[in-house]
Amino acid sequence: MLAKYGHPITREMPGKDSKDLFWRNSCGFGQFSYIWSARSISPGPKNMDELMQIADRFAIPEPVVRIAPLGSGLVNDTFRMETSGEGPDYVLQRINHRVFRDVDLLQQNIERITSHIRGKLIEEGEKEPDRKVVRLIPVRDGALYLKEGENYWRVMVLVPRSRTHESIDDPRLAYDTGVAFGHFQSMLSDLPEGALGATIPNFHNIEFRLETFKETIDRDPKGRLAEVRWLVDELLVRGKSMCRAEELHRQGVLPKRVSHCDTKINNVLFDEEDRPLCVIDLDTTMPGFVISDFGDFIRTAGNTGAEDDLDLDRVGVDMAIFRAFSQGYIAATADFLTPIEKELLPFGAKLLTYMQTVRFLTDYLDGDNYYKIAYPTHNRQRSLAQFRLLQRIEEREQEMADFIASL
Ligand code: GN1
Ligand code: MG
Repeated sequence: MLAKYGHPITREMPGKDSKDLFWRNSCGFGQFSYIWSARSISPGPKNMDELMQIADRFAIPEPVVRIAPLGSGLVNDTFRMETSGEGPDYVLQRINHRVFRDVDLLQQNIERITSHIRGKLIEEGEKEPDRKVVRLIPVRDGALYLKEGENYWRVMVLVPRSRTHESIDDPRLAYDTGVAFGHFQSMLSDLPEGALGATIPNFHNIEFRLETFKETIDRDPKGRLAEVRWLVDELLVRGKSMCRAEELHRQGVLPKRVSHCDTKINNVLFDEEDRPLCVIDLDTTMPGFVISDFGDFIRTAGNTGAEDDLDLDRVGVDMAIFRAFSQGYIAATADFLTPIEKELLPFGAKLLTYMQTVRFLTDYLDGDNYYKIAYPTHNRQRSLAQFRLLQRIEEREQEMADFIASL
């Protein structure tokens, strides 16, 4: 199946050093060629030798023979490092330190999360823990990351014989992924309070996102407000109702638990039989609402179109994926999910789609400082496609609620 994310657009932005060929290529993920992101931390390494030198600083037992771009993340820069011999390959990442401002806290969180999960897996009798949980490879001096000039780097084992999906249309995969994310939350549910810091404060706090949105609307720094005013109004009108989870939390009704906070379908690794192996991209795993994790999965895997689809008519909700994911997730979280959390799951799908629309549109109005973009109006297109998805979810809200209530 064709990757749902991305389409062949490689137009170049003014202002980017066109001689910087390696950098441009190194940002080309799949069909995408991300060419510009102001908060991206360029200039990065300009050639393979520089990357090889970075790789060499890490405690990788085998020699690295090849480094190539990997994945479709919108924030960090990710590479696959192939090694010679029998050992596994590795993932090298340049951490976007403008987004993750406390890299020390970020890496300590990940070490905490992965060692906790590894302990649980071993307790459960897991024979191949390295295929089920991310493992950080330290720098040769033992540190969890490398600071080189302005840049921060880290290395992880690339889970052997694994693959990702940018989209799915098989409900069986959705069910299994629901179990995987539920199991992930469940394994972390006994971490002591305060064990994890907030790597991005207020990350999934819609009240905070709306404040930033309104402040950006008032500034309108790029003069883009007029062309998207109708969408801004559509979003503002929904603002109060979207703050329901935060309100319920203040009333002591809705708890915060350790959540992944980036449960895109492409953050799960699958094995050769397409069974989920491992949840990856742990940068934002921190206390949050579990309905966020449920919602972000539906926003990505439950979308019949792409996150940034050019054809808005392709965007819609795949109810078979919704149902299967709900069944898997609810089965795996039965030991901790409260009735109010369960009831709010469809709201989570709406909230995360709304939040993503607000975040993309804020970035567009602000002049594209956060997400990598592949063409000048990319963030606008993303917000249009996410808004269309929001409307489709709203139409199905009752049906979703009835289904969840039946489980
Ligand atoms: C970013 O970089 P990536 O694809 O893992 C973002 C998520 C958004 C997502 C939208 C730290 O994730 O919150 O949902 O883009 N991560 C951060 O596709 O902002
Ligand atoms: Mg991510």
